Amino acid sequence: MKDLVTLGEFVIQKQHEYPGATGELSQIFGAIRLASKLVHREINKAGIADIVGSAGNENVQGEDQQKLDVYANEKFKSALAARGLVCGLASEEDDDFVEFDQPMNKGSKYVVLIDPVDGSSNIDVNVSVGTIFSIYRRVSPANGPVILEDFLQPGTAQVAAGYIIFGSSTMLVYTTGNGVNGFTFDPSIGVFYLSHQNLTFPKKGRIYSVNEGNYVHFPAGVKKFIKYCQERDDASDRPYSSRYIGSLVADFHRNLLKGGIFMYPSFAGHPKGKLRLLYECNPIAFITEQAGGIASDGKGRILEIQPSELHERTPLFVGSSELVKVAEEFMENHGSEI
Ligand code: AMP
Ligand code: P6P
Repeated sequence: MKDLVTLGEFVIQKQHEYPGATGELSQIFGAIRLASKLVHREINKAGIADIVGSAGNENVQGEDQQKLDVYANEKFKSALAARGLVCGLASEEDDDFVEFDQPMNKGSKYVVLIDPVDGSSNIDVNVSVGTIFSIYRRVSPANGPVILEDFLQPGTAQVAAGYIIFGSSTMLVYTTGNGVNGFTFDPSIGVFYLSHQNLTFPKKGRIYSVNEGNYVHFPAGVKKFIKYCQERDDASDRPYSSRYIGSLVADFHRNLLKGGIFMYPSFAGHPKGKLRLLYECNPIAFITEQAGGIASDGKGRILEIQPSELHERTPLFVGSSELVKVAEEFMENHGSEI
């Protein structure tokens, strides 16, 4: 069997493609790797350890914070702070960004945005969840204070983005702008191995993924697209299959491997949908475009949205390019607003 490449080896190989690289970015991946292993361990004993259920408070989203959210948030934060590589972090679980003000961090050129456990309420029922992360260069001067603008950058400015899916196996999938690669965790020795090299979105797909419980409140163009997916047309291999896990990373990862479209549209009372731009949609969009797919807000590229606040939301249509293009056409012709 040919030698398996570990995540650490792969990251270092890539670093050497940048002669001037200091290794800071590589070490950030090391911190993410460590925190991922700790979260994997807690998730996999969730039924036994007192790690499931509510932590008894709400996060900035007004969502019931799960114990695992708090645990994961702390583990990623401390792992990233401990190596002096990141000057600040913004998290779905924290109202405001956090400045790592130890001297070794103040000179770092990177900030990280993270959703520590996306879909955490699924933990209690043993459904896959995920961590999503996004890495930018700071725009404020080195050694100065971290500012909000360091985090309010368009997705096109991302240095790296990725997710960890805690499913039937734990996988880390990431991009730094030169393709997408997936690594599967071997818990027996605690190592991520390269298992999915140069992941690419199938151009077509037979899966559409949306919470049809909101159907009556969707924009007209979205409703028309969903009916298009359901009508018989052998030439375009329809009807498509509806698959919805209710965990963004899991729904996205399935489509990345098999082809398909995931949608979280705007709907009555939610003009911007539910998903957050900075630490959910932008990293997913970076991966998508690097894998040859399309990530749209219904009209244009997710990555080109200029953020105005840390926890802002956006509608999301993401996946196989031919499917997303058809969805955009329906919304252009029949409306994408509620
Ligand atoms: P660094 O000096 O380690 O912060 O790296 C400088 C730049 O080189 C990064 O912002 C990336 O654009 C690139 N780079 C460094 N290391 C890596 C890596 N392991 N994988 C991909 N790109 C890298
Ligand atoms: P709904 C999980 O709470 C999450 O943020 C995403 O992981 C998921 O795609 C979405 O919300 C599910 O939302 O409204 O369909 O339950």
